[in-house]
Amino acid sequence: MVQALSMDEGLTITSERVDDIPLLLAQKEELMSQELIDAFTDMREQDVLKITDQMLDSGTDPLEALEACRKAMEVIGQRFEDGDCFLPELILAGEMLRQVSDKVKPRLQQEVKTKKIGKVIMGTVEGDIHDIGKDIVIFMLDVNGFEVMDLGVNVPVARFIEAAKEFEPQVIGLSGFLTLAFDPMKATVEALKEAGLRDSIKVMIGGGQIDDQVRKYTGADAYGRDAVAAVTLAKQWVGEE
Ligand code: B12
Repeated sequence: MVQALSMDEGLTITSERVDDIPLLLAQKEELMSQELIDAFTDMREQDVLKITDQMLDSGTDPLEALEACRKAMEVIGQRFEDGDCFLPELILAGEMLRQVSDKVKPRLQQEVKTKKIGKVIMGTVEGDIHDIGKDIVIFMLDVNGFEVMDLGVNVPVARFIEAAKEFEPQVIGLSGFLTLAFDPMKATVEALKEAGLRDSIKVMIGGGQIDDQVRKYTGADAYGRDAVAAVTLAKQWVGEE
């Protein structure tokens, strides 16, 4: 039996066997992810939004769209580093990612849990204003049942301490994308120690340049590569996993 599946404009899948359909759907998702990456790295803002809508409407996992954008961001970051693109492109890339996140959020929000399982303070450390990654982490913590206090960007060490006393979180998450963020992270961990809060609060760090070596340098308890890792760490620390 010959099956002809017209998925949407521009893509017609013909299959000799019904069993092939899941495979074809997976291929279609892969194609759309690649299209999103291409549109993103070409800075075609309207196409980025259109393809994101198509992916979400066709039932693709919303996190797939974010992952495609993350890959595109890596390419743009590398171009910036190599001098092949400049600050305006970086700003546009940030803006496109924010718009994609705004589209993805309501789809994930359907899974929001009502019972709160713990408290987390999140902030981008002093000297650093990158907040897209932080906001994704906050969103994922929120939908996974955490009460999150967002201190924003360029957060001074003293503000973390003040907020920790007031909010009494089990976890503090420090975000930073610049190499310059390492020292404020270390200073924040030390200040928590001086304030007598270090034993009762776990510290996780994350952001573009962060790895385990940075974790050792800063004295944090763990580093997380992405928002999923942040949720896993926080859950472990509040005894939920
Ligand atoms: C977008 C962007 C910007 C935007 C930021 C917009 C915004 N509102 O955030 C703008 C244009 C403002 C910007 C400015 C600058 N930027 Co910039 N930027 C980027 C870029 C391209 C993407 C960063 C991003 O948002 N990625 C998307 C997120 C979603 O990706 P992600 O890392 O996978 O996110 C996950 C993890 O990071 C993790 N995570 C994040 N936080 C946390 C926290 C915890 C606790 C945990 C567990 C996990 C976690 O979870 C996230 C979600 O899954 C990067 C390049 C890159 N490849 O990273 C450069 C980059 C970070 N910028 C860079 C630079 C140099 C700058 C500027 C100094 C440029 C300039 N000359 O002015 C300024 C700095 C201003 C300042 N004081 O902070 C450099 C940093 C180099 C370095 N070694 O320090 C990079 C690496 C580019 C490069 N290759 O040179 N930038």
